[in-house]
Amino acid sequence: MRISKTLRLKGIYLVYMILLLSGGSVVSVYTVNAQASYITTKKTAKNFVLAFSGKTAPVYVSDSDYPGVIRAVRNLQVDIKNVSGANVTLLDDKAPSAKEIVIIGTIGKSILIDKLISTQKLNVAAIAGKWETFLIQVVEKPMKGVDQALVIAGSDKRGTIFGIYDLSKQIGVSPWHWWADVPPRRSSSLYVLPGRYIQGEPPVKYRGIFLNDEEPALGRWAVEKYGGFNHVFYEKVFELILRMKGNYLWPAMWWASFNSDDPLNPILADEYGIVMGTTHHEPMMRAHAEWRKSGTGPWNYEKNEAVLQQFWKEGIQRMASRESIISLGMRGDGDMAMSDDTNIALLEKIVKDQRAIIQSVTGKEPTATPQLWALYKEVQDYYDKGMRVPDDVTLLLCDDNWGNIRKLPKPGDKPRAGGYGIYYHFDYVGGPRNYKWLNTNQIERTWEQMNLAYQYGANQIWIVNVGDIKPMEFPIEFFLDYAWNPKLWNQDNLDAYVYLWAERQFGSEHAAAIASILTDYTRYNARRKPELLSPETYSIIHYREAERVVEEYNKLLKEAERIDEAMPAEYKDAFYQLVLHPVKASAVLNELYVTVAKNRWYATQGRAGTNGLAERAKILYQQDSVLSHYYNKEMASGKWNHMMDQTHIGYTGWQQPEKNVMPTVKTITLPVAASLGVAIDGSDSWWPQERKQAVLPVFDALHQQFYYIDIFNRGQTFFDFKIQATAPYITLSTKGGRVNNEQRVWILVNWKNVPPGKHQVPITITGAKSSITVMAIIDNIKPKITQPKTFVESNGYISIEAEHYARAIPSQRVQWKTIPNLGRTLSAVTTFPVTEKSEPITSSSPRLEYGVYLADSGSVNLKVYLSPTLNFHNTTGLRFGVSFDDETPQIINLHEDKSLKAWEQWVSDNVIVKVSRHSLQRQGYHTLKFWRIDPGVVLQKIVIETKETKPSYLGPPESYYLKK
Ligand code: REL
Repeated sequence: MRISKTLRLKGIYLVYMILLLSGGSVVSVYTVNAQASYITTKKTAKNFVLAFSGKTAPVYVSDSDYPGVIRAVRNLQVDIKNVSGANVTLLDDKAPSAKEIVIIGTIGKSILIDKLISTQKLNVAAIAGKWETFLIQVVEKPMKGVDQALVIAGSDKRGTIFGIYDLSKQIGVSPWHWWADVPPRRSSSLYVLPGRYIQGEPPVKYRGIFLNDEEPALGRWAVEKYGGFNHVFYEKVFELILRMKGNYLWPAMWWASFNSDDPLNPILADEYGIVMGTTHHEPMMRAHAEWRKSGTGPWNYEKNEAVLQQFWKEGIQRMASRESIISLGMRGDGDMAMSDDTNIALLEKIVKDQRAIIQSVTGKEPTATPQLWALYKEVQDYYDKGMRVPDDVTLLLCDDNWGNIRKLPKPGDKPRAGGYGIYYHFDYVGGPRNYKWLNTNQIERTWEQMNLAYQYGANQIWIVNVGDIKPMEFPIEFFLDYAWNPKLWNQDNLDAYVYLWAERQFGSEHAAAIASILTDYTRYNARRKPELLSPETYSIIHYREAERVVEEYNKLLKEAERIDEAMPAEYKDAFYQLVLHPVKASAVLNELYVTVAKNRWYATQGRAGTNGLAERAKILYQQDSVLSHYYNKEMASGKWNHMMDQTHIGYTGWQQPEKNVMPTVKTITLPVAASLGVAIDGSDSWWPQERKQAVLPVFDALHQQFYYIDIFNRGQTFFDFKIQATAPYITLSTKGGRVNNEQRVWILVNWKNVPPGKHQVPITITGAKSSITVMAIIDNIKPKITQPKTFVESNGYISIEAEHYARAIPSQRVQWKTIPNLGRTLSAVTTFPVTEKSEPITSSSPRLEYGVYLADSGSVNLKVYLSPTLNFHNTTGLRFGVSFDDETPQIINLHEDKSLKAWEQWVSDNVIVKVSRHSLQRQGYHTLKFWRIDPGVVLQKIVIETKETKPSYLGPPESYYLKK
């Protein structure tokens, strides 16, 4: 993220604004969101004065309005005070006593608002009768004795509440002000620009979060701070959700029961304006914990129908008329599948009986009460086998627990009254491994998947499993913001989202740098969840992969620490939890595993550095716990104690280890006498143990690589070494020195002085009374590359980042677009519109073309790296084509392998790699074509291998290509 980009993006919003203005007189607040707030700290004659010089406009809210609205107004009162330093007077609907006042209320519930409407001072036609929408307007001479009023009018209870919290956010109070200690953006002057601000109805009706997997962090924290998941805890959660314009919650349920633990929980949820539900395997508003505690007989409808019916009936009775969405159906006991012979007829009967209960308890048609049926895990199979529920029940489609949506409605599907929704995950307990510790979610992937949901019409409910809330702050807000207005955010402005989010938390001075950190750390973390990392993840042999990963993290850490230094003291806690901690914790963990990998490798070589690495690993392991300790005990004076209790090192299966366990390291005993050892870049051998000649990877004039030789000691006594190359154009980072443990020597080539042709240059290392020669191959046969964006082979491969195509060939209806930052290395490319139908390949089909230059003719392996998108339309699988030049495209099916093992690999690696074999008749230029067949295929990277595969996690780094 660079500021210039953001400014450019702000330009895009300007375009939005112009379009909207030309369509009518309403200024969309979205333009304001990104362009500038409707709040300003600069006075002009027309501005409404919200706060100035220790004074604020009084706020009027009718006593008759919803208690939830009045509560939000009180919060606004505190927010204005926190920002401006001035007290705000809160008044009911008595005759206004000031020249400038704020009037807040719900149409039909507020005497003040209704009066403004009836006296035609306020036109609410654009919002009246709508779902959760509001109008913010400065009204001139609204009533006798008042010059100006800032009016917030809501179409309904939450409409008004969202209007209030919109103002809070705009004046500089982050939704995370309590949950992440974000200080208010202080300003003694606050003015509202004249205008009329309407955001429209949210296209996603229910937008919520699920507090789950709540041990050890959230649960212990809630017990310590509040004595459990009671109403004092939940009030904080309700407010947080509303401040982000969400409206829906699945409560914590591992051991808690929202409704029975504290009777005030549901009462306050309703008062605040939160729609309550229960998770997918807790039907009829009853917590599983309640069944565990007081259920009699088996959780089996065939065997225990009457008892279960009574249990469910009590759930609906308790719910009363409070806004809720009732989960229907039944799964096995706990979060388990029912028995194998579960039959669809039985499940359909269960749903029918549950609806009969709803009808008899509410006294209304079952269609009058919102319900959902979650197609979670095995339940989706019942649906696929033909099980159906009544049309008014929302089908809650699910992801695979790993952020990849499993099913979406098809464009031609008959519309359902209850519509479709999505249950998504930012955190998960289950196979192939839990991921709970840090935020590993790229908002770009969330956007890409939820955009599919939005475009295919799964918009009734969006709910995301957020684990312990912390440390998922950033993706949570993105999820809810995107649900609030999916039209606003797209692949071209996601970076502006990150920038604006950073700016809201930390102000503009460091926003661009912070946005860049957030973007990078989520990309790095999404490569592989920390829980799945091991010493084997990244290659310590090829492409310096492991070292580069550690370098990337440490560079990021340095930058985060630099900003931390510059942060005013009051921002430090927020910065730690939202930025510095995830970066530092990830950097330390990655370095730990790489250090352990090197330690084990060194031990096999008898390297003197082995024990030092073991020590270093121990220090890193300790640092990990120091970071958690700081987060828990010191940050914000221990406010978040237990939030970093999650174990994350020492997994042996999918379930978390009881305690963190230090990976085993090796220590060795060295002989006294010095002894020379040599290891080289790109090789898992070492010399003198290996008999074959040591040969470095090829240096070529286009890539201009540099490689290392590690000279190491295998004894306790140091030795002096010399290193010499026989060609003058080879530069060595040192000519010699003393080796206690090891010394890395970098080999560079001064290309200006290399004679044409291919050369073998021996590099000789002498020390400890022996000598080893390493061969450097210097390839100065430069192919004449004339066509821009042509990638050139080197060392037996070409590696290409998807966005670096030479040509993106669209069709009339389909375009290729890059989603920046998506994927593991740079970005990803996919086709839009995502709802455009599948089409077989013809010569004019949409395709990406890549220019490649291969040294030889012959067979090649083509490896295509794709985001692990699922077969969401349950077809034969998502397909694409690949071909070189004019060969007939090979059709590749992403989902050919339907095994659990394959899926586990995709989600663990966060990528699907598809391999095809191609035979090329000639050397030189070729055009590699990536053809579209189905929508939803997201391309990240392509590797062409002409020789053997060198195993690595991310694949080789990108090859040289002619930029222009
Ligand atoms: O992620 C999920 O949806 C499930 O694992 C949970 O809903 C489930 O309730 C689990 O936490 C325990 O029962």
